Amino acid sequence: MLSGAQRASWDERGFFRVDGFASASVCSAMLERVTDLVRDPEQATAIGAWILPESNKAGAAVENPEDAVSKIFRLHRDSVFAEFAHAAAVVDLVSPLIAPDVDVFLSQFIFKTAGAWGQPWHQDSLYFPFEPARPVVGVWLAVTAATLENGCLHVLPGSQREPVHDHVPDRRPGANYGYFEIVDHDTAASEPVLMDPGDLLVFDSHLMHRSTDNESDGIRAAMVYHYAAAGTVDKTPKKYASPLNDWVAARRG
Ligand SMILES: O=C(O)CCC(=O)C(=O)O
Repeated sequence: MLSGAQRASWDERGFFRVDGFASASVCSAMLERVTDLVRDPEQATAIGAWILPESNKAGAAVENPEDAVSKIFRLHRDSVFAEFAHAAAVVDLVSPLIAPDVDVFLSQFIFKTAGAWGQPWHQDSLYFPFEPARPVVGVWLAVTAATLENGCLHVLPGSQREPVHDHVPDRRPGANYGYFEIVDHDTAASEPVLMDPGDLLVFDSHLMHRSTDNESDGIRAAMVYHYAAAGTVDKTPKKYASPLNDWVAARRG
């Protein structure tokens, strides 16, 4: 179901993009829903969502609660997020890279409001102690524009062929929870991924990527999902105290 160009980019570069994938109404519905959840933490808890504060704003006076939030996880059973996770157009992109039977196991909305920190160079598989370990596919939807100034993603094409490197804790004092970085690999050949709202990036969980800080005065929001084969053994509960993964069938057969 992938085009020749998508497959070639996947094989050679470890990712492909689909511009104009989601409508403006989907992007604004996502942003409205997460804003409601962050402003109503009881509702967020009731649906099992998990809110991660933005450390670079710790203690700062903010206008709105969401301005002090980095990410909100575990959204893929909820409303517009579930609809997107299960949409045939999305699953058609990931299933050929994984297996006919596919689960969505992780979802996160990244607010990245003005002044928020970027996430340093990493490979997502660091966070996924699975058997089998691969394939795992990430889907990154630009909910707002992603620019150099507001902290777009940067990817290192071809790095999906690397094993999972050692990662050290993000070296910035008081860094965001869960941020680790690769310091043993040359990333000089990386490319920024500039996106308009609704553009989609599909990427391998071994692809090295990072995002930079949001130095603009606006938000750079994204919705990210991860997919793997149904039946994958997830050893996360043995590794982390509060697992964020929630395995849900996305396609069978
Ligand atoms: O969007 C960002 O700022 C970072 C996202 C990222 O690195 C990830 O989803 O693994």
